[in-house]
Amino acid sequence: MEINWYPGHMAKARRLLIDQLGRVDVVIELCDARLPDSSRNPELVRLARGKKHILLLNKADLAEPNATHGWLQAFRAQGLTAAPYSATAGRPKEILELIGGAAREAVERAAARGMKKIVRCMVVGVPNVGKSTLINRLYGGGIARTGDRPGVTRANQWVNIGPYLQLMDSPGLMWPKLDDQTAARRLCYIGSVKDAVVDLPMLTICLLEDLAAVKPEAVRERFRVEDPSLRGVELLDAVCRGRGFLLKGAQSDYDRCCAVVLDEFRAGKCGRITLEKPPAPAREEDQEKA
Ligand SMILES: Nc1nc2c(ncn2[C@@H]2O[C@H](COP(=O)(O)OP(=O)(O)OP(=O)(O)O)[C@@H](O)[C@H]2O)c(=O)[nH]1
Ligand SMILES: [Mg+2]
Repeated sequence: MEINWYPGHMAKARRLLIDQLGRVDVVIELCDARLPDSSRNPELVRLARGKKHILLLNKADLAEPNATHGWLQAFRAQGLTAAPYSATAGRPKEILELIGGAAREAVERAAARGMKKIVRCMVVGVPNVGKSTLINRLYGGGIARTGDRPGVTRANQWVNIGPYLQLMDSPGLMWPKLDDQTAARRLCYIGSVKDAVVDLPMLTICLLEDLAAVKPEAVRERFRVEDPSLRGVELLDAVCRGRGFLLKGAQSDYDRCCAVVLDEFRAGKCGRITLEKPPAPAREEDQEKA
């Protein structure tokens, strides 16, 4: 299953984002806390280089808390300012404090010249990670369009959060070419790639297998599969039987099964799950040797 999705609007969005980069003080990068590795676009990471940079592990309400803690430690060990967040429910104050910390020097420099600095932040990340939801949370209303599908935001949008803070919403950016197909597949699970460009039965089988590896009880209980170690189409058939997704003649209804499995995973109905394990913390002896 080869996955590639880079619609024309993204190439344009990338150019417009680069155009605006010179104007911003802080880049707020959102990744998905369920996939802290695969949902970070290396190109956005590169663009943020040299800027004050905040990494939010968004949708933390859907991720497994110990894994989120492990990932935060790993990112902080790399010198990144990283925090977990839930853009649908989190307190705006937490983010405003992070922005305040990141912009402090620039604000103080302006103050030394008798000026009040307007802090400009760019919110970036892969599609569907919650960028516009975060902006709405900080704004306190529905100023930016949101939706549970990729490609909702099509152009940069500046939003004023009071007189001294401006946030720029941006369209989600994928990689121009998805070399890492494991990451690509995982991005499909979280709805960062359009379902229409993938083979849904194959994707659903991969998701069920990945879920079974990380949290077999979710597959057993939610999808009523007695043996989560089943593979391939046998696993999909077991879900169809378990959940009663059957057509006439007791044939599996794969269309319904795929739609339900993907929807339920995306909505967090399988419980809090992180699909990528955090890297093991470096041991002190190893650090001393290095
Ligand atoms: N559970 C949960 N859902 C969230 C969170 N943040 C956003 N969402 C949901 O995720 C979906 C996508 O949110 P958007 O804000 O539109 O995502 P986006 O990054 O702006 O997406 P594009 O504009 O398509 O790139 C929406 O259904 C949001 O309600 C969160 O922290 N937790
Ligand atoms: Mg958006």
